[in-house]
Amino acid sequence: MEANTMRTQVAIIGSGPSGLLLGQLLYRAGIDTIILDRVDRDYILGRIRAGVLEEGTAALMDQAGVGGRMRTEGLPHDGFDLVYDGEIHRIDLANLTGGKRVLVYGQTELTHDLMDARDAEGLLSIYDADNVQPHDYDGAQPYVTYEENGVSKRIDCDFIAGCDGFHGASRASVPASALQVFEKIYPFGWLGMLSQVPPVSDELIYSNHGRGFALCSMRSKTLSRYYVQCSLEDKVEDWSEDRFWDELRRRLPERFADDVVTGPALEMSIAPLRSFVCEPLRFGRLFLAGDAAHIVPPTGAKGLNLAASDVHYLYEALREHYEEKSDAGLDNYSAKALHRVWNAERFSWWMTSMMHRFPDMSDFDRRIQRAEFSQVVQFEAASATLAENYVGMPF
Ligand code: FAS
Ligand code: PHB
Repeated sequence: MEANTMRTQVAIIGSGPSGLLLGQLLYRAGIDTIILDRVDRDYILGRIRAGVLEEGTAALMDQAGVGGRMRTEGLPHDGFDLVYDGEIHRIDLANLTGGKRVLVYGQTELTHDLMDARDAEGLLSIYDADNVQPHDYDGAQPYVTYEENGVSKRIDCDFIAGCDGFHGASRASVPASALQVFEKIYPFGWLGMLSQVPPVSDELIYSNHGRGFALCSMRSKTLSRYYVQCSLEDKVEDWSEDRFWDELRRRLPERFADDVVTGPALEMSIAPLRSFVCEPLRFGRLFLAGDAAHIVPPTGAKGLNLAASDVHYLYEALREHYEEKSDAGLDNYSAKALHRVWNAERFSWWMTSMMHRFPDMSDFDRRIQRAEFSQVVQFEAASATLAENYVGMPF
């Protein structure tokens, strides 16, 4: 074999949660992988993202053999508060779903656990890989090329997993005629703050206030994660820490606002909100998973959890290919993953529509939004539908 050519069974592009979790599950099934990423570990671990795991995602981490710290340090949550113009309504997840709950455990920690496990098993991850490109996935011998310190390298493989996020090379390599995309851009963003202060409440608080949306979340009992809806024109430098804390408190009911413990920001960033789905998710021997395939507004805490369900379906299909010589799972991957994706897209859009102040809202729109909230408060069936979506549909 050429000096600059390697071989593996599954080449995974992207060392985020999707790529790492897929790599770990395949390893446990004796299937060889190489993971490539265009940045380094520290950059990946420095991105503050998701905070809520569905039970299915947590179970997948257990199945991958990396659930130890998550089970020790993760915070099980049985409910959260939904607030509309100061009216507080608790969504009792456990009672509304027959005992299901979610686990509060940061994506950063989950990614760290997966990276540590991969290192401990001596599995190959190539960071700072430039110009990663998938090739010949319409044929039987796909391969991936990349540059390392200016030297061109090649990885021959059986399959390519495109786990490289929304801006990755995998989906971008597919001719526009071979795929269809569905997209909705929201007219606002989320300004997030991470601060080493105790959370204002033991549970999450989603608040729709006349000034805009706010979310009180956490990473532990001493590390808080807060968000306020902001304009798409806003820049992080427009927001001092004091301005952030003031705005957060203004958007919370007094009962909570008075208890907010403020502190310096460990991180502040603005995330734009979009809904996005690519169809299909399979192109010959290239399979898209996670943010490479779809994006949801974070209101429903679905992004990371959808990545996990994609990985579950793709892992099972690849295991079936190698162990049972059957391609039924691979042939059904796209349809199966997209069914769950679209249900989560709907829920995330619905929660976002109910909980945010849209700049172009008419008075009628605002009344309808208020009525949407009232439905949840008045009818247990409406609360239960919200709760079932929040804890996540079964994989
Ligand atoms: P990721 O984007 O995490 O990882 C993709 C990896 O591929 C990256 O490491 C990237 O460097 C690499 N890559 C990209 N292009 C490449 C190329 N050409 N070559 C090689 N590598 C390449 N979800 C929630 O549930 N709650 C939240 O609060 C939340 N907040 C978010 C905030 C932001 C700013 C963003 C962008 C997303 C947020 N999400 C949230 C969603 C997020 O958690 C994703 O669902 C999750 O990161 C998906 O994981 P991956 O599919 O692995 O994609
Ligand atoms: C977070 O903790 O970052 C978080 C939690 C719930 C969401 C979105 C973000 O819906």
